Amino acid sequence: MTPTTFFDALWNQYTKVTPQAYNIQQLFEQQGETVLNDHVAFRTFNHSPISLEKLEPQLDALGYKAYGAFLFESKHLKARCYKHTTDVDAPKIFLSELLVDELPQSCQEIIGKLIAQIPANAVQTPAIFWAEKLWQTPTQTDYATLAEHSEYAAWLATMGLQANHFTVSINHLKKFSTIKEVNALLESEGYALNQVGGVIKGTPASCLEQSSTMADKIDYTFADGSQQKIPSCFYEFARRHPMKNGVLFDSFIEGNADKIFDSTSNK
Ligand code: OOG
Ligand code: NI
Repeated sequence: MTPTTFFDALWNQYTKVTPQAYNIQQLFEQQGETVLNDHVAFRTFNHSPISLEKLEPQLDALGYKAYGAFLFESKHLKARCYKHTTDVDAPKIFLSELLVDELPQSCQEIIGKLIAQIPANAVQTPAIFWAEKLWQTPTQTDYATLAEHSEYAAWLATMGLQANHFTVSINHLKKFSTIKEVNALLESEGYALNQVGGVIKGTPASCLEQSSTMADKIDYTFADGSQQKIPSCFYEFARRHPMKNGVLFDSFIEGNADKIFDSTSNK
């Protein structure tokens, strides 16, 4: 599978649950822009048939190599980032996993029931990255228990493995040179932006500025038949700056990422 085939399939699945991303991309295109993606992100459970280490070979097969590692202690997450070895315009990939064993016993039991349903050999092709749920829908009670301790766990239990966000590369836009201008456009169109720690995460001095929408909401039916609106996926915007050596910063920043995760918060 080529990166182009991979990202096309991923985008098709992502925009089905994230109509705002399609609409925002259209908005930029109506202004004469061609939207390039800086990165996409995925979430998963550790110690499972779809753990980070089980998924990694599929990224290798697409021509990607890991180049950074991150830890989010209070969210009980670890993450790695990947870039394509030859295609500089291919989006980077941010892959995080929940350290399930660090959550309370009640959550471990709920997640254990989900993980037990995933076939041991679930990871065979890159199509695993848009598999969505590989387990039965949780009950609303289990969802609430997870959400109390980990918004990430609650999101993953309901949404499963899929692109959690795509990210517009502001560097590749012609008419928008700052992230402020991008945010102003989004706000004027009525999109809700993630306000955690301020709308813009990072500074030019830290070489990476990011903002994101709050996730779209979808009608979700739980195992017990009850319905609730829950967060699906969001859209991100990133502006990269050169480091002191003149090279464009191409990694991620824990302090920014920690706040971007909250774009799927249901509070
Ligand atoms: C990933 C959050 C981190 C970034 O660009 O730093 C991130 C997630 O929400 O799964 O996307
Ligand atoms: Ni991101």
